[in-house]
Amino acid sequence: MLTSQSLALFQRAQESITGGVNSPVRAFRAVGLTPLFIQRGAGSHIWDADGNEYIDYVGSWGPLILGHAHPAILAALRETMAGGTSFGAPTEREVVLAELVKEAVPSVELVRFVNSGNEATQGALRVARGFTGRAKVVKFEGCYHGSVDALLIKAGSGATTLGVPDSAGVPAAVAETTLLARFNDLGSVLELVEQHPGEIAAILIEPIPGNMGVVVPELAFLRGLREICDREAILLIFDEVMTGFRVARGGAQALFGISPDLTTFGKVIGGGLPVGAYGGRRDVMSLVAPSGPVYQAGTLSGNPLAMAAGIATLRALTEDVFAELGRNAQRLMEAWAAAAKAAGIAIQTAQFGAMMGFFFTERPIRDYADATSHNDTRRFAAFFRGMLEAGVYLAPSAFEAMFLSTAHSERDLDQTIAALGKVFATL
Ligand code: KE4
Repeated sequence: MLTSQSLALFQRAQESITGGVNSPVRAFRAVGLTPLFIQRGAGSHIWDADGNEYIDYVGSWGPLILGHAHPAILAALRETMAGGTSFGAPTEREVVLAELVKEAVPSVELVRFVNSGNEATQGALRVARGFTGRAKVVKFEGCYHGSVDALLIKAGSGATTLGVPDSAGVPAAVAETTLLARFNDLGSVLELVEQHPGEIAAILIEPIPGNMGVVVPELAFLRGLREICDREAILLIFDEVMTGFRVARGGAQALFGISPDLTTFGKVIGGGLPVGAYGGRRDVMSLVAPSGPVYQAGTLSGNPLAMAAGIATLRALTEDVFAELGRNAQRLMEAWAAAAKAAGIAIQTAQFGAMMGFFFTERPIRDYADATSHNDTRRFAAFFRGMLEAGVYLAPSAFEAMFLSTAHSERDLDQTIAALGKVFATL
């Protein structure tokens, strides 16, 4: 597979862009390659700078649930930008998107749009601290909530991929406000609550983690968090930047029937344009400026283009569409497991709606310690390279997720399944 154009672009990029990429996990370091520079995408396929074509299971890390260059999204963008791209003033489109989010996610009574998942989790954390008057937050090892100082503690995604789960540059005074618990381990949360009575503002969690690979949550664990928060007047924040409008129309909270006090969104609600949002209980969100004393702002927050792409996306995501996405994703992951088994290789798979993952291990993966000690990342790297050669583009890290879109055809799935058989046999 010729990748000379990508290599030349990468060498040139490193002269101007630190690390040659604008987000670390794109650097392909964990899979022993240099990054592919993507020229274009259409539907479920992308083409790199050398003209190689791939079936894409990254989908820009989740936003593109309708696939690349979806006609309805392009039409909405064309219509919107004909009237200008940004005003720094309220527009009808942000009201429409807010109403679509509220209609799909009943726990959200008020919402604030921002420009990334980072900003969404930062805003949710600040309003939780403002509302409770408390400083500490509980997060879980391996969960990733964007590159926010207080949350880059034992963080997943690229931080774990590159071996910096505790980033340099985060002052100890900030890190001290972050308390670490273990996913699927309610006892580890209860211990922190007992050690820090009246000090914890929020428990922040990815209800289905997708940043240490995809880990299956135990329902009793998630329900237990809700009970602890109710008892201790702690706010429960579901970070649904990845799972929102991805695992179900109402997100993970709809799947599990648990209402958080605040939810963060990103990715899908912007249809591929820069976006984030946080929202939830009216009494909490009413504290956000200008209604209240918790300040948060942004030049391009609620910008018309992201709102237009988000509206087009959410309007296309009906319950029937999610049902079909789920069936296709389930078929793919069953074939994934069968192909590995046929090659005598043990893997663990997970699938929730159009979000999937797998680990190279025979042991169940319950938390970050499992994911980082029992997942054969070397075998993953070899598998990644084999699938890339076979024209299938996966996330270049064992600590990420895979995403299916409505654009993935039967033929795509058949081709992917055929590639699985060949590549597993080479491992
Ligand atoms: P962004 O700031 O990247 O829009 O969102 C941060 C974020 C927050 N919460 C969750 C659960 C997330 O998964 C993310 C971002 N996800 C990663 C992929 N695992 C983005 C890819 C990247 O960092 O380049």
